[in-house]
Amino acid sequence: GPAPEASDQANAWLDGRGRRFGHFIAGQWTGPGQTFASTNPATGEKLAELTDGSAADVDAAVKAARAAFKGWSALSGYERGRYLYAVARMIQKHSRLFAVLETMDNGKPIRESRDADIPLAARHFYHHAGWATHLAREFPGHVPHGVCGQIIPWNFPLLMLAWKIAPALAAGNTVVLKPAEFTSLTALLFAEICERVGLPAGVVNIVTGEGETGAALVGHEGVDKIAFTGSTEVGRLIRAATAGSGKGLTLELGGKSPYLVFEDADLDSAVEGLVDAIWFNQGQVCCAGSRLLVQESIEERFLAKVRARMAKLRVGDPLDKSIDIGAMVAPVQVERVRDLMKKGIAEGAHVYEPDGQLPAQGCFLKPALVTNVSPANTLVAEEIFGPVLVSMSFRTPEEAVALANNTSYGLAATLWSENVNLALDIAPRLKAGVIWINGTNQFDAAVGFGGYKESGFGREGGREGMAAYLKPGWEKTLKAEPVA
Ligand code: TXE
Repeated sequence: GPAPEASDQANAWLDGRGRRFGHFIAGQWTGPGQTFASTNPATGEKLAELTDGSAADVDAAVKAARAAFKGWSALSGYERGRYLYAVARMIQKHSRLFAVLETMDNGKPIRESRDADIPLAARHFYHHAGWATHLAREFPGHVPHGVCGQIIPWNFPLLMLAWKIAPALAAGNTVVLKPAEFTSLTALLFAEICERVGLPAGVVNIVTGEGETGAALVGHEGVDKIAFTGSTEVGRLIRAATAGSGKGLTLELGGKSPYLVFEDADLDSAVEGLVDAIWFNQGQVCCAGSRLLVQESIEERFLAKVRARMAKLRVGDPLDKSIDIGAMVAPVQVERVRDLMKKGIAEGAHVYEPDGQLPAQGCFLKPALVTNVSPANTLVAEEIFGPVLVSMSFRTPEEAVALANNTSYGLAATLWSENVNLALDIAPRLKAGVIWINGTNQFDAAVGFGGYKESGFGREGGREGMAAYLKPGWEKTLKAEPVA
């Protein structure tokens, strides 16, 4: 069962802050203004009151970031790297608090926040601390953009913050970040860490709020580059809003990633991979392997294994270490998934869900396997962003490639086969930014992540991710490192 004290530390931190938060601007906490509630989706309990950032708040944050830019970008990469190392170490030092807070705020299993979200966030700062010292040599004739406006989603709150802030700071930019309205708490704890490591005031500014706050940031004249992760719909709005403005832009949007299983695959490993691909974080993952494509000759056998595995998945209290599937982030997302399911079923889909009761309250959904669908079925065509796997079959590798690419998205793809020639023939023909073979959900700060088509453009992580935070220029901002 759940450790009853698991949430004590997080509650103590929230109580210490009076559970009412302002923004973090110019190294100071503003008083709370007009607020909205942030709740724990597993219990419905209100965790905190967050300030709904106004245009004036955004303006103050952008001005603070602008004022800090000159000094920050004039530091040597070595000096900036030292701050990033200090941030990374602080995330590790407080990893338990971060993990519990993330799980209470988002609903994800504590095992995932503890073993994936928080360590990967620290890793991103370590990685980019290293980059800071290499920029003058690796990107000669490049300078930072200036002030970066960063808008992130609720599915990996601290990790998405790290993906945005670490490279921006390494390159010498300053930032205004708006976390998602459902999950701002770890961003606010992160602001405390910036204070503790003595990061110069204004280098990182956190403004909480909803879509309108994000739109104010996108539209602000003082912002030089926008980085957004979220829905394709909002991505389109942002692209239109920034067109012709001269602002840099990267978009990381939705997905409907194929998960191909060929007849010679190691089926048991492919099933375990599938659990990770679609039920990690309740399926609220942009690169979720949500479209299973399985070769016809093994379809029945493979689906029987999948159903048997689904029956063993435990859904419930995300603070319980033995839980596989926690709570969806908010009631609105539960409704969204249910509506899509209704539509898909009306169009002919069959749905398997394991027996067993869900917790009486909270945003819980059972894992679902959807079969008997054509490519036009809503559940096949649309991103569901929930614990719902759709399955279709193919006869030949040619058909597999055609089905896999039959989507308006292009973020990730996974394929399983013991035949290395087949795998290496298929992989480059899949139109996706990230391809995994005989494995899935492997993330590394050193590797660029991003998509094609309606999944957006630009890469985060690796050399390409670093390049996105620089532009050609000759202002003397990237100082050469002293030769050791
Ligand atoms: O996303 P939004 P929502 C998909 C997923 C999900 C659906 C809806 O399918 O079910 O989107 O989620 C901010 N200008 N993904 O509505 O609105 C918002 O405050 C500027 C996939 O929650 O895109 C939040 O900080 N910003 C995705 C962020 O955008 C605006 C992750 C994302 O929220 C804005 C999330 C505006 N006009 C959802 N409107 C992924 N790729 O991982 C909202 N925001």
